[in-house]
Amino acid sequence: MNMFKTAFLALSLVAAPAAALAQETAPAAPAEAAAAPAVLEAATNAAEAAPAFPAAKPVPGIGQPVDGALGIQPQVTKIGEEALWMHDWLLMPIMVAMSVLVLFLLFWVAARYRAKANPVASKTSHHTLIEVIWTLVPVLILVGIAIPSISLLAKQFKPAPEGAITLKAIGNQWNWSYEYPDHGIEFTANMLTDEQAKAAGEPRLLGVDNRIVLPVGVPVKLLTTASDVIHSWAVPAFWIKLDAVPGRTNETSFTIEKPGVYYGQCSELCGDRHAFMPIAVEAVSPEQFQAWVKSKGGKMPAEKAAEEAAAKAAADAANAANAAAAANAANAAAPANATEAAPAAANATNAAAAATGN
Ligand SMILES: [Cu+2]
Repeated sequence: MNMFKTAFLALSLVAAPAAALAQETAPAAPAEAAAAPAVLEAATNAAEAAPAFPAAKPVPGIGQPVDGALGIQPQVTKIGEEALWMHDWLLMPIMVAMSVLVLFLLFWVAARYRAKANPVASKTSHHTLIEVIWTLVPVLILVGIAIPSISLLAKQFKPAPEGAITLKAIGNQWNWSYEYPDHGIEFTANMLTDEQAKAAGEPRLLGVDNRIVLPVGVPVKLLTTASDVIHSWAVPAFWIKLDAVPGRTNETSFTIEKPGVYYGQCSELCGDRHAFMPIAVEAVSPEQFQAWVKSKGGKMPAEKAAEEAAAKAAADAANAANAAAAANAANAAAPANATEAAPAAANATNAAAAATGN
């Protein structure tokens, strides 16, 4: 019975400050309610100025690691799919077969040719056929790997096609800054703290305050560089790992095939906070991308080009108008001069005639 009493006392002690707090905050409510419309108005104004862009929620198992998983993340680029196929169906089977064969040969030699079973050692030192086989087969295996490997490498470094979006990633100690030169957007992405990541529903050590947003199905030209030491921009779901070297620009291109949130990390040991400069890419529809560009205060290249063309047209029109006005003024001045000039000329001829007459 005493235990219940103590528990009740403890509970009321815990509840008391909360109740007091509730009473304290209660009178403030009407003021808040009054402030609400103003806040709402400010929010709508802000929304009009820069349309809100809701961040997509990451999906467990997509674009991020899974606890205890083996293998490579699901790929969302064509090159990634091809590379993953090569890893799963070409390299792994060859590696497994080779390891099993070598292991079998070791055991077989150890058992079959042990000293106890062979008191008189064999004097065999050459076997032409076997030597040809163990030279030729590895060569053929290497050629078989090299052909798809070189073609994959060539695809990874093929220059981006016309109309690609340029994304420039700059590695800094210890965050990434990004530029979209075609859209006039620049920002820096910092890692979220554990608490912020939890509140935002982001994976720990991978969530950032400013995601890269890219459209699905549009080629992206990725440029990387660094401001201090070598970093590496790596997103496993895109099969991309590109060094970011100070004073140098590296380039690759990729096209994201599926919308979603994809995470990566700096993959070059760059200093004591190397593990804390994650990368987060949100792939959206081209329309959503346009909305995001607007929300960041940028402009689509077509919009920019149209504005430039309009400005040029306006300037041309103004020039044409000025030229026309000048021509009109000249025309207006010309007859006056002509009428003024005519009598003078007549006088001159008269004078000349008089002179010759004398
Ligand atoms: Cu780094």
